[in-house]
Amino acid sequence: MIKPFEKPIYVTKPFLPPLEEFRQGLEEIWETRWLTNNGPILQRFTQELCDFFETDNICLFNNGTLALQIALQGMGISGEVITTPFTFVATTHALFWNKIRPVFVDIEPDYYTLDPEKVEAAITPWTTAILAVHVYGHPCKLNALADIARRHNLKLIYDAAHVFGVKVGNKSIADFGDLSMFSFHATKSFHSLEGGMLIFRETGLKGVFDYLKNFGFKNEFEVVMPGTNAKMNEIQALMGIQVLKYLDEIIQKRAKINDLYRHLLKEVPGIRLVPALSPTVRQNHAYMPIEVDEQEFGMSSDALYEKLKQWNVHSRRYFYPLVCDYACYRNVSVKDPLTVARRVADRLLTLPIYDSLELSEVETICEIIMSLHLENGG
Ligand code: T4K
Repeated sequence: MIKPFEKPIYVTKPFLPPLEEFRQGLEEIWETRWLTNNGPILQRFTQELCDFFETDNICLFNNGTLALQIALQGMGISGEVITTPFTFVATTHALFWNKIRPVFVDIEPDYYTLDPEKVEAAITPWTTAILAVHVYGHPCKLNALADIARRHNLKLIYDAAHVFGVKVGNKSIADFGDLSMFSFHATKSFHSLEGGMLIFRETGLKGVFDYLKNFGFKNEFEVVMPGTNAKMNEIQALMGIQVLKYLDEIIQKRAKINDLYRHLLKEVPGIRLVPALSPTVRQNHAYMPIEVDEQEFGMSSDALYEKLKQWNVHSRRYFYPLVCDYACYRNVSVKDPLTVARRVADRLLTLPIYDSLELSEVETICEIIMSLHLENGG
């Protein structure tokens, strides 16, 4: 008889550095009383990220959503942008806030990223860019998208909110496309409480992004563009610096959890796992997605999501519903039938994964899933 967990197991739990280390960092802030507006800790964090990504074309923000909004504005993107409906709603909101029309096209069935063929078919004279998402930490079809963007003279922008630390061969994932936006939200495998980052190819954009995130101020007396306030503060930067030190350890622990889930779930009828990624990809295991086949498993993903709660396991239905089905986007005309995206959104469940999740807890979660299959369909 499997007992419910005493404490809730959420889909994620943020990594925190040892409290004493963070307290020591806070002492510097207490001494200088420099809290925000490009303070010394933010400058240090920016430099560490420049070293980490081996580029100076980096700009930090108070969250990923504003980073993406500013990216689109600073790059002058307009008209139509081809994008995925299978993402967190902020991807599309960033387009909306720039008065850009989202053109939703389907995803591919293995890793749930934009289907390049569908992208190419949706290009019109108004298309200015492709906004693709490396969803769950899976790299998009990088070469195919780059080829389409080059042939049609489109900007290629990646919502890289899920892929901090991912490498493809010996390249960082940020080396692909014209620009990548990373989220440092607390729920991400790397975080700074909240935060966002842009990494971009064109060096000239740095000045524009710096203005846009700081009201457009050039100096005390000159405002050169109508910017907003999207600055990262010193406490966020401090958290970012301290979490970065543990990144390898965090990813290794997540990898072990991912391996165990895959080992235990591969034999459960009706549970589909993402195919193994190429060994040249260094993954970050940001999420643990499973697809639930209702007929074979014996219950739908929605029913499994509800049942798991009875054991105090709080999985999430990321990303159901599709963004185009939210009330605020229902008036956007969608020509693509989105066959794969609709099937995947109906079947998908993301299971708990975080560095401090015990392997014994993963075993119990898998036992619960197996027992639900046996009770309902086995
Ligand atoms: N693009 C993509 C593809 C994204 O996934 C996101 C964000 C963005 C853009 C925008 O980036 P940001 O502007 O956020 O930087 C969460 C996150 O808030 C959001 O950042 C994330 N994607 C999205 C996928 O997930 P919710 O509404 O599901 O979060 P919430 O509060 O329900 O948290 C999930 C679970 O995590 C909770 O059940 C418990 C645990 N948790 C959460 C927080 C905040 C903790 O244990 N501690 C915490 O502090 O959106």
